[in-house]
This record gives sequence, C-alpha cells and structure tokens, in this order.
Amino acid sequence: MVSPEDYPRLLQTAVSIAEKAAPLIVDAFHSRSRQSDSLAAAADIKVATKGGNPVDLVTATDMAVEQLIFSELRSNFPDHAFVGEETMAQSTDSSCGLSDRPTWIVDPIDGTTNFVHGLPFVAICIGLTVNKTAVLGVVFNPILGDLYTGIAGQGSFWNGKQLPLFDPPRPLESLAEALVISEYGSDRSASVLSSKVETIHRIMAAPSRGFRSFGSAAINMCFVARGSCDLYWEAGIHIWDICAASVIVREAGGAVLNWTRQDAQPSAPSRLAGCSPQVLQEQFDPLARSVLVVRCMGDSNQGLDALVESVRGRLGPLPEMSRD
Ligand code: LIP
Repeated sequence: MVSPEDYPRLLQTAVSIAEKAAPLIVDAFHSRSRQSDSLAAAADIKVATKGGNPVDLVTATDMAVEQLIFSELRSNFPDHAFVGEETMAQSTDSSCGLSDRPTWIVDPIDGTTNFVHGLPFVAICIGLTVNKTAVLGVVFNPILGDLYTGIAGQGSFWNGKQLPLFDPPRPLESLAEALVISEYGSDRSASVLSSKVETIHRIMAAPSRGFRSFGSAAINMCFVARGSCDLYWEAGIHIWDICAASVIVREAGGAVLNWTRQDAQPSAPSRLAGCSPQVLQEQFDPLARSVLVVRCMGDSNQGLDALVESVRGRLGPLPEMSRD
C-alpha cells in the first residue's frame, strides 16, 4: 500500500519517466514535418485506426511510449496495477477492472490526432489511483515544454508555478463570461453527434463568451486549472484521458464532476474539503465516461452551484456507453 507521505516521491518518479519518454514524441513530431508532407510518412507516425473507427487513431509512437512508461513503472512499483490506453485497445475486456490497489493510469499521447497532424497540443498523462480515487497526476506536453503536476491535498503546479495562477481567482458570474471547451470525440453516430452539436449550440446561445476545442482532454483540463479557460465538458472520454488532469484541476481549486450528479462524499484529501458549494460534495466517478470541469472561482467558489446547474441544464442526454 502507499500513503500520502509517499506521494511526492511517486510523483517525482512519474515525472522522470514522462521526461524519459518525451524524446520519442518530440523526435517523431518533428521528423514528420522534415520527412514529407504526407501524414503517415515518418515511420513513428505510422497511423492505424482502432476498432474499425476511422477517426480513432493510434500511432507507433503511442505504442512505444506506453511500453516505455509501463516498463519503467513496473520496475519501480512491481506490486502496483497498470491501465494504459493502448493496452486496453488491444484487450478483449471492455472494463479496465480498476481495483483498490495502487493503479497507474497512462495515456501515452493524449491528443493523438493533433500529433498526427502536427498540432502541438499533445500530452503524456500518468495518473495514480488508490482505492479507485485519483491521488496524483502528471500531464506533460513535451512539444511546448508544459509540465503540470498535482498531488491530492498538496496542490498543483504548472512549470513550478502553483495553481490557480490568479490570486485571488476571478469570479465567474455567468456563462456570458465563460470561455468554454468541448470536443466532438470519436463517436460519430448520428444520435451522439446531434446531441453534442445541440449541447454546444445551447451553451453558446446562453450566451457564453467563446468556444474552443484543443483535441486533448488532459490539456483542456489543464487550461481550466490555469484559469485560461473557464469550463470543459465531454461525453465518451476514458479514465486515461482525465485521471491525471483531474487531480491537477481539483488541486487548483476547480471542480471535476460527471454530467449527472453523483452522491457519495469525496474520499481523497483535497483543498476543497469543507467548501460550501454542493457540487463539491459530489464524488467524481472516473469510469463513467463523462466529465464536467469548472475552474476555481475564488476561495469560497461562490456561484459554482448555479453555474453548474446552468451548464447541466443544457447538456444533452448521455449516450449509451459501457463503463471503463
Ligand atoms: C482523445 C481526447 C480528445 C477526445 C477524444 C480522445 P486520445 O484522446 O483527449 O479530447 O475528444 O475522444 O479521447 O485518443 O488522443 O488519447
């Protein structure tokens, strides 16, 4: 078992492993533009699709980075469990079988489509759950050199600067002041797509200030943690997309929720403990395939309940999806 006193050491190990894996991504990213205009030209960018879905991509670099991270984590923590995006894609299990054991949750490249197209919003994500709750996270964008880290109850940081960046955090009175983020995701079935488009339409018509889509759930969440964007929602995401970043957002004083209200109390220590908004008493279920993230709105997070209610009232129905 691990205890909170171990978390800084575990985080440092995870950061070193992410830094060791980074050159695989950086070299392939830059060799793509040197070698050819063709998307699939460089060997390490070799693109395949997952599960017959032409918009769900995987590259040789995703596989190599996941293998390197798993082999390093296994040699450091032989008695821990491991869940990885690409390992799951090759498995016949639809569930990742998350247990109470310390479990490393890895997305080798969150933002694979950006990586393939040469857009710099890509991140190595390494999270750790204990008792099924995320307790630490590393999100590293090796192209832009952005390192985000967080430990439950011990704060989160962007390149060494404590989050949130604004002190005191700006209030967020309504959606009209909110720069919002969402994604189309990889499920393009007609009903899911129209529900997502209608949700975006309703939130933009509220009105909200602007809409962005960076193509990486983890980077979207870190932009909210920084306070550069105000909220992010997505349905269809997986635990490896959001586990690491969920710690970073919560430790930056933000809220990490599912689309629909979950009842139990949060069990991880958090700087949010004791805050009054009701939504902060909700447990986040990382296996439920949905996320709704709101940035820190000040020490008391006043107005958070009303803002979340106004967003939830505009979300379409959650599509039928198997849990992770
Ligand atoms: C992707 C996300 C993206 C989301 C996609 C997918 P990948 O992760 O981060 O924001 O819309 O559904 O999950 O496949 O690049 O690791």
